[in-house]
Amino acid sequence: MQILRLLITVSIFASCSALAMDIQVHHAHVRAVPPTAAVTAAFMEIHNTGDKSRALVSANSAVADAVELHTHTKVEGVMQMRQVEQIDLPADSITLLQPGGLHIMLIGLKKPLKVDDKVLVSLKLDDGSLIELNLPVRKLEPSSHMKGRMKGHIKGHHH
Ligand SMILES: [Cu+2]
Repeated sequence: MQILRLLITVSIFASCSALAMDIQVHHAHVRAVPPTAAVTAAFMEIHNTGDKSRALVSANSAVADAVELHTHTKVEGVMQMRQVEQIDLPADSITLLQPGGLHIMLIGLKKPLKVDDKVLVSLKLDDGSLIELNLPVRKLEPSSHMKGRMKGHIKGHHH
């Protein structure tokens, strides 16, 4: 585990010089759920400020048995979650991971997550680079996205 951690850290430093200017994560958080809940989701804004399209191909976290990339689609009039192969990050755009849309699903929580706990999540991009995030656990509020915007870039930035 120590070695894995070291490798992740090293690759982040490597990606910071090459990539960090292009991919930035803002307003990232994990949704607080009741202690009995086995699943939750992570939401964020991913800014690709570069001129190359990228994709988020996987995510990982030690707090859950499995981490999947999900979206919502309407099936016979009902919104359902569906796993996706990757989340595209088009050049020069902001991709929103938000309730009712794209999100990172944490499945099989190994311990309850309390509000203000920090959850390490690493994102893997299509070029192999990793972005490690330390996400706060937050209660979901209807206007959380706008509030997050007002508060600026506080938590979850990968620096
Ligand atoms: Cu989901």
